[in-house]
Amino acid sequence: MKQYFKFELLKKDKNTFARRGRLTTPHGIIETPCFMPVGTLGTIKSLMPSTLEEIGAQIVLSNTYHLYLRPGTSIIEKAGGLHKFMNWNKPILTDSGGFQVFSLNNIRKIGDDGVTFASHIDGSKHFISPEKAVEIQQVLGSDIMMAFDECSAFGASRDEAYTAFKRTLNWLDRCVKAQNKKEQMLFPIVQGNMFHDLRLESLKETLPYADVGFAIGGLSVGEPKETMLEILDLMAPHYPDDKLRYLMGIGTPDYIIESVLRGIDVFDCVLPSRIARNGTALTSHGKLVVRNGQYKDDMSPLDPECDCYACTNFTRAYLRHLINCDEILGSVLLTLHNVKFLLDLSCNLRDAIDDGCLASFVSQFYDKYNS
Ligand code: PRF
Ligand code: ZN
Repeated sequence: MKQYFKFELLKKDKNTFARRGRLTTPHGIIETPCFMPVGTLGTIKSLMPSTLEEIGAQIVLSNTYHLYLRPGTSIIEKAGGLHKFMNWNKPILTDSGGFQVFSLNNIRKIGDDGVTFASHIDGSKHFISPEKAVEIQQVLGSDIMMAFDECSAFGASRDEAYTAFKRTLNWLDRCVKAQNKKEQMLFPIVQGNMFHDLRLESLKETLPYADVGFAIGGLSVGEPKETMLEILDLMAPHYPDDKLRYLMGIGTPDYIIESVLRGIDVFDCVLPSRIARNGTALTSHGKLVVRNGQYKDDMSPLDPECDCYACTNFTRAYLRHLINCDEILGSVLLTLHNVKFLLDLSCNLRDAIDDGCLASFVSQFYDKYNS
């Protein structure tokens, strides 16, 4: 594994847990902190891979659960893997499916063996085990595979959280044994819900399985922001320097910044693309609902400080018109802007860490974003 993957720690911030790093994978290098756009179905909705490259995406996330159900593993295998199927030649991370089975299915049964569920598409019955999750991800050929985990719900009892984290560890061990491709890396996932002792125990027992990096799951699942930050504060002093840390499923600008300050290197979120399609933009001055009537004759750019194609060529009035008429171009332009906004934020965080001016960058960002 080691010859294909390498994580290098480049710089540590003096005042916080933030750091600059670099992950080498078979499909290229990822500079961290890094935002991963989400392409659940093998596409970042409405964006061409060439556009994604232009705006600086270094890696995309895709989902085992969705691709397994549709189009099915054999078709992606016939295409020569997910990189070829979707024409994305940079790194891909695939989530393992466990979390998606839980969030998308009412009909499911979890046991120590794995999870039985009914497809959200046609109701057909399926079973995914840790071995199967690895097998599918090996066919997909992602650079980073995620271990099959159980993310207990926010509000779960300590017993439920304990069972889920122990099961996650047992499944991790099975994932590692099932894995046999040296050009793919498996990331274990820390669980433990909001219970401090379980979090630390999960972290401690998971780390021996982290070869190059590991993930933190089970956060941003409905808990208050302060609770999530409390858990990140709790874990931050216990991470080894030489392993990449990926916080799963977070991605508002403030969550990204607060996580980076607490030692997180990589994060993903559907938010920028999801809200774009309903006409909400992330801008340097905060969220802007371009759908609102106040923008109907606003001839200024969406975000005057952004140099993306949408902001340099179109007015708020035009973007509002497109969104209000459900025109495809509206989604395309707003998604492009929103995804670039978070890619730029990550790039600015990297520069600020490099230049030793993270604190002033963060306070300036917040002053403007919250104004
Ligand atoms: N586990 C997995 N994927 C995830 C999560 C998790 O806990 C989360 C939680 N925020 C998002 N995506 N496998
Ligand atoms: Zn823009």
